[in-house]
Amino acid sequence: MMSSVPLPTPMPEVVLDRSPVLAFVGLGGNVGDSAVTLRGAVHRLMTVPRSRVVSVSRFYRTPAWGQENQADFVNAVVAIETALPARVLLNELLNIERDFGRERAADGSGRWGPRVLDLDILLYGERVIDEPGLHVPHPYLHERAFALVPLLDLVSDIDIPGRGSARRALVQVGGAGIESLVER
Ligand code: A4P
Ligand code: MG
Repeated sequence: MMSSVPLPTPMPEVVLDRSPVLAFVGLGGNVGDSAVTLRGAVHRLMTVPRSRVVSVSRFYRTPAWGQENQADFVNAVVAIETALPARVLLNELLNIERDFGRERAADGSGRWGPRVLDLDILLYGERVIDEPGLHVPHPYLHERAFALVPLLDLVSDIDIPGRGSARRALVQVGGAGIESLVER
């Protein structure tokens, strides 16, 4: 006669937490005192739930990209370890932008135009996300020295999923006119 197989003992349900992802957030602004705005935004990023700011790049003065007849920008990148899904992180960024007085034209006519504060998810781990209203890696990251230069401050090189080395991307676009801001 076959011995009966012991039944597994019921286990308490395990709540699986999402393991943290290292994301890179790009910061930019060109209306008002943008260095002050960006410093304030970094402090706000430090309060995002289930997240930890790991490092902050230098701040850079950068010539406007895309729509060139506007004031220079100040740009930086923050590395943030987060257990938030990318969509939730994006909502946190949009709330911070709003609190700093960012206004969006409902018809999207402000594209690439002047702004108090712009926060973009440049990278979210190695994930590729293509959903309505959420594209990661940021679709223009590999073309934008103003994002690549501060990103490469934080990591000596990193792969942009689908695009290859960030350092090689920067060599291709060049970093003309980008200057590190000296702390005052
Ligand atoms: N969205 C989708 N994917 C993302 C993502 N990965 N991160 C959606 C953040 N947002 C993402 O954003 C429009 C919508 O994009 C968001 O609501 C979100 O759902 P937006 O910032 O209002 O877009 P926009 O400014 O009208 O256009 P775009 O192309 O996003 O502008 P960018 O890319 O933000 O570029 N020159 C210099 N030197 N420095 C700058 O910082 N910035 C811009 C704006 C242009 N030129 C610049 C700079
Ligand atoms: Mg944006």
